[in-house]
Amino acid sequence: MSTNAASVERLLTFELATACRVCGSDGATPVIDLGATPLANALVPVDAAFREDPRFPLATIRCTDCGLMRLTVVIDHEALFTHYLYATSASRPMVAHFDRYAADIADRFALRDRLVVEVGSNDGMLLRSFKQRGVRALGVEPATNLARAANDAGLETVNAFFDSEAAGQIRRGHGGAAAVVANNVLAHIDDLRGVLNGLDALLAPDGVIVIEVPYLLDLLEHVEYDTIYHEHLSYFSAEALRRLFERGGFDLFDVERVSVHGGSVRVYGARAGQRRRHERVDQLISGERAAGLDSDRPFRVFAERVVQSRKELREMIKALRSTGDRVAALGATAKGNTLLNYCGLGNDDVEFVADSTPMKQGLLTPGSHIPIRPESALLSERPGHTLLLAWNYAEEILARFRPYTAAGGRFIHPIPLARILP
Ligand code: JHZ
Ligand code: ZN
Repeated sequence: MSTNAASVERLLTFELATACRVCGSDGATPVIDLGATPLANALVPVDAAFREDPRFPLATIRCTDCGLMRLTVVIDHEALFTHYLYATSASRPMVAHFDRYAADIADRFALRDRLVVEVGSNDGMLLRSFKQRGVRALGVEPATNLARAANDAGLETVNAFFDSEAAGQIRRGHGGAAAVVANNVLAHIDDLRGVLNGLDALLAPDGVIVIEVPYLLDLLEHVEYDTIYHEHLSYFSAEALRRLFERGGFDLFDVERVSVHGGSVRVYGARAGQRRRHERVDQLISGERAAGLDSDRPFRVFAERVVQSRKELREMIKALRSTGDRVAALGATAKGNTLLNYCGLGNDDVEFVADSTPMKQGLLTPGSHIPIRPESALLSERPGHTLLLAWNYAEEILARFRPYTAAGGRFIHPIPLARILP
């Protein structure tokens, strides 16, 4: 099986991000520079460990017009997403989250027997939940390996990047969509104009758009700097999402904060004039203004707190290692790559990373070259401390690994400042 690392070598290109992809403005101020970083999901086969992993600038800027935070570079999307190692169904809390999501949306918008298209449907986990509720669910997924797995499981998936061409084809074959949903994918897409055109081509006149993305305000307030990586081109506020919808001829008519991925926002859109705007929209957007999101201040505070967070995590791990304690990690996550790389932690500091995804096991983390092993390794090896690289699931992980902590093992929660659990 080839990994991203192989395709990256073939296609390795990146460009400087120019105008804001939401509002078109050139006005921008720097936020943070996390240094040259390998690609988050470019996991390394053991026999390629002697090679230098390609690294790319990882820095963000803030649009002074709409407030969108964005990366300064754009990596070729084919290199990042045509073979993808993150499978949604490997994280049990996400399975539960999206099952509730399907139930809520199907119920609220009366979707039984109607067409729902999911953009970035990954391995088809949400499609399955929709199907179980009598919804006609269709996925669009650029990763060939994931689209194949979904189709093999009977979850119909078009293997493509979502744009007006893919959308037009679906419309001709299946009719207009009562809902187009997109979770944890909008931030991955450079060409948002293409997405808006696709939505316009596909959405039925009364259709709704439901989008979930990590929320900028949570990222800043909880110092979630590790959620910055090359796959995440954009870091959205509700105001930026409202402006984006407006640009495509859609109204943002409802918003909801959700707790997944360290704090996300779910936004609902419809064709302009179709639905009454809920007061929650204005409340959230005025909250953003009150938090100063239209100024540099919270971004400056964030950048200072990131430096402190790195310092304290490094000191904690170096102190544990100097007493001979063994340290492992849990979750070969995309954000773990940013964290390990930015904090300068390598395979002398962290012995192995345990992860539940079979596709990731046996490979090495990019740059840091830490071996990835099944979760059971934590129980068989019993390292004294385990760094939570999937800290967004801390509660569920602590409950599940009670035998580990009962025997004296401890977790390190790195965000916002390193602390020991339980
Ligand atoms: P998780 C993901 O980021 C994926 P990542 C993606 N890049 C994105 O956009 C953001 O979310 C928002 C493992 N795991 O979800 C499984 C365990 O081993 O925080 C996965 O490899 N044991 C599209 O990559 C990884 O962690 C567990 O108990 O930062 C998932 O981590 C659990 C719960 C997970 O992903
Ligand atoms: Zn902008």
